[in-house]
Amino acid sequence: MSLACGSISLALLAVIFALLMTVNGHPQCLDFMPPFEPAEPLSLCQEYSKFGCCTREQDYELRKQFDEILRSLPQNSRTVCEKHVMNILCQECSPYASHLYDLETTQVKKPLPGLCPKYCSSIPSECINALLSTTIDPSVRKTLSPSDPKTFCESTKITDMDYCYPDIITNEKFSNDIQKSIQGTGGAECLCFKQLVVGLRNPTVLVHAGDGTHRIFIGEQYGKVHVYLPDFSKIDTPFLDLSKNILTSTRRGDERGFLGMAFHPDFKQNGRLFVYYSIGDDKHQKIRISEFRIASHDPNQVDRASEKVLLELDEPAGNHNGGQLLFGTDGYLYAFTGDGGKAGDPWGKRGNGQNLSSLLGKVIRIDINHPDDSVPYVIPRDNPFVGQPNVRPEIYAYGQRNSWRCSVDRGDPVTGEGRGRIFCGDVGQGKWEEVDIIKKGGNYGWRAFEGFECFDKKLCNTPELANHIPPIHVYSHSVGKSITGGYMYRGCLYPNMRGQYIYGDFWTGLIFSLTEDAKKGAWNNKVICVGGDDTCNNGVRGLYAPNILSFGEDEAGELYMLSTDYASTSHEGGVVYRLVDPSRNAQVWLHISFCSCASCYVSSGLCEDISCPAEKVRLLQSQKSRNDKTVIEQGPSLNHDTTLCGRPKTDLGTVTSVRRAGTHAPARLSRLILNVTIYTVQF
Ligand SMILES: [Ca+2]
Ligand SMILES: [Ca+2]
Repeated sequence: MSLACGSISLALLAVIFALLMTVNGHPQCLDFMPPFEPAEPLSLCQEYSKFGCCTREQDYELRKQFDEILRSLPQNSRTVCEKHVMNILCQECSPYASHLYDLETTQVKKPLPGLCPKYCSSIPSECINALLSTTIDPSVRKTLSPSDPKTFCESTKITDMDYCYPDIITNEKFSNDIQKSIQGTGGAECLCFKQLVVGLRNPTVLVHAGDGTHRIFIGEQYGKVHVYLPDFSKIDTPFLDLSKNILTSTRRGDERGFLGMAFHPDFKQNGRLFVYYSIGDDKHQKIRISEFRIASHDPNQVDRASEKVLLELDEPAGNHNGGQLLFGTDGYLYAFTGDGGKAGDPWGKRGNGQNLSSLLGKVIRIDINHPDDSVPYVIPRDNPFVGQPNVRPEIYAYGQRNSWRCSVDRGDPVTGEGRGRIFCGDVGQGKWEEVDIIKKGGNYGWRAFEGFECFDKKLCNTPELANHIPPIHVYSHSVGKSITGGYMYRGCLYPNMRGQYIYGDFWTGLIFSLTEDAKKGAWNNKVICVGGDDTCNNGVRGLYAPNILSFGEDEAGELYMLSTDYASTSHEGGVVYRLVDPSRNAQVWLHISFCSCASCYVSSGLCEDISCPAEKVRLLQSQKSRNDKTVIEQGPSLNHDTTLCGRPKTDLGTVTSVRRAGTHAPARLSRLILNVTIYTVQF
């Protein structure tokens, strides 16, 4: 891929952007809940009968306003104005209402929705006058200058005009028709996707247990987790089923549900794991962090009765529930909460993010390895705020809005550099998406700051914010509208990707990478391009579902992306992909060692074991002589017949080395390697 060599052409980028910028924005109602399908069809705002923000009752209230406005008009104006009045009133039912009324960015609902200039200038002034005089408070009405259409249209402008009416609707229709997937057109410098699991209902979690089994655990937002074996075959009985206890809905974009899972670092010995999910009902919502244990009779099932609740937090609104759980390299459990919800963190004088007596908008760090069974956890002694009055001692860092996906850097496999850093994607309000590296005691700025920008003028110049930690990177809402944090790639398969923090955007489907320039103390961001059919073939494709829900990592450090084409828990469009670099543009050595009955593992000094079907190894060996551009060196004690049950052994001496001659990646070698999913690559 281009990330390391920077060879994406501008033209290609332009094509990608042209494709992506047409995708849908972020649906959200005025109550900050996701839109829904009303139980009964609407009578006035029929446009939103299938998907919107109004119930039949709300629609009826709008109908009353509508009738009143029409009554105030002379007969001949009624026909002219009817459609416009309806259009404007009905935007309260739009699935984008919180954006259309600028509530998402300013926390104040504008009296009228954002109208696109072209449409606004076409509305006769008598209609505007009637609308304003009937529905708008007289003091506000003055500022809207109904007498002057130009000023009026100016006054309906909203912060993000991507959402203005009616263009947002055409965008949405457009995207619903064609934006089922993102199809790449790039070359070998781009990325491909190996589709591994389909038919998932909003997959939010992909984790491994770190126990040497190379199993993959995939959690779906509605509350079920399944085990997948290293070849991605699924064990049908769920690993964990919380679907009856969980709070979520089928509303597209609902942020509640099964949100996080982490295995204890000593899971292999103690069978302990931790989950983060929503409970309650729409009026009393909470997040819960619980511990479970593996069932004694089946290593592929959780003992459902073993649940021990560690923490429950009240969630004042349906959105911004955080959800990441992970273990740091210090052995402590970290949880990442959201600010509670609505828009602009309106909770209290300083918002939840800056309020240290609340656990919302925080990074929490707790010790679950303690001998006292009477408490669910204890506070690590070196937590930064221990002993301070009115401060929750669980807090490790604060000022986060809604971290959606954080991860621990495994560190460079040789030097260990970077090990233990925690990266987070923190979802922005109306303007900036950001990436943070979490430090102990750090204040990440929200709601005083959004990205680098002052958001709350009363707060951002106060002494408490003077030393807040800015993001390592931001991108604006012209690029994407909701970040999904990823992983620092430290895997074996794709040397070009190493040292890159790979992440994405939920709404535009763009995938990015950040590379550190340690000398300059800077992070360089790139859009990752997607390969076309010529590049992505032979089991991989340059195609993926556009709504990026999450990323995951397997035991070997390979990266996975979880996405869907319609983010509802009732829609079975969720897919898990492995990220594949088709070029692997480096001198390549393959070290293969055989192992267990069903699978083989690859290992070397650099990388951990990777599993793959054993027959693929034979394939490599049978093809080797046909690739004249490849030098094959057979290790001195290669033994084709070695079959060992149990753990892979790296000291068997059963090593085949394949070295590419020359410095460019011949397509045939790429293809050869694609056939063989197992190897370890060294420079
Ligand atoms: Ca919430
Ligand atoms: Ca921040």
